[in-house]
Amino acid sequence: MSESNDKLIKKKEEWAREKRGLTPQAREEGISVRQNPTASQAERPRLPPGQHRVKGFPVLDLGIQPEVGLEKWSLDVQGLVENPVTWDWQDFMAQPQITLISDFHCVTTWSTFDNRWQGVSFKHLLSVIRPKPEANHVLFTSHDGYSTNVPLSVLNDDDVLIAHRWNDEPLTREHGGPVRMIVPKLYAWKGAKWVKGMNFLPQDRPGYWEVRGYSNTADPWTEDRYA
Ligand SMILES: Nc1nc2c(c(=O)[nH]1)N[C@H]1C(S)=C(S)[C@@H](COP(=O)(O)O)O[C@H]1N2
Ligand SMILES: [Mo]
Repeated sequence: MSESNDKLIKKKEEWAREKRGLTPQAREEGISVRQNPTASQAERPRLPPGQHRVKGFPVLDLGIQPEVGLEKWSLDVQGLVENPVTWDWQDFMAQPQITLISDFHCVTTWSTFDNRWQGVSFKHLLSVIRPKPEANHVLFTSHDGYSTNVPLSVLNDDDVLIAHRWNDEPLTREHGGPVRMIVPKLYAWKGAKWVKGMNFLPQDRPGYWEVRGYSNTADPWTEDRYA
């Protein structure tokens, strides 16, 4: 890893220690800051507390952007599942494809609206691999050495997908192409770029940022940024 990436990672760890980006309200009241806890999704403001909208699509990662050729690409899904799969690119593209539009919230306070993602829905993957009843969490691993954990209950939803296109173009390498995870309800670090593995686990196992001071649950609507 280059020196500048080390610096970026150190800076983000510092942010977690200082709890940067939190609104004054969140600092005072802890993490339970949803403006109106009873508001439905539709009634909520579009921007979560402490976030600002940016134009374009910033790039954020550990600074390693692996080149993963389609011929070499595969997705390995294992652990507590009835039917473990290893999909190569052709297998992956042969699955039913969907398009979903969602907003994207990075913990460093920027958000982008109306990203148009295409790929395979997580619910479809679940129907193929059939998690065992003991499976509760999924640990995602990536080609840059990154990892992140998400509860199965959050992944088992209509807005979660394994994406290979953004705004009608193939997902670029800098944004995690050929394939990344999209979990719109959580801060964006829960969506693994260059995803290569999914491990279905009986209990939680923290990932890269989760062991470096970031929240395990990562709900943007409660400013659930840091542990
Ligand atoms: N493999 C991998 N996935 C990752 C990251 C990373 O460093 N490596 N960074 C996360 C963070 S902190 C964010 S905000 C988003 C950024 O995605 P983008 O670069 O497409 O904007 O990717 C997430 N997924
Ligand atoms: Mo992020």
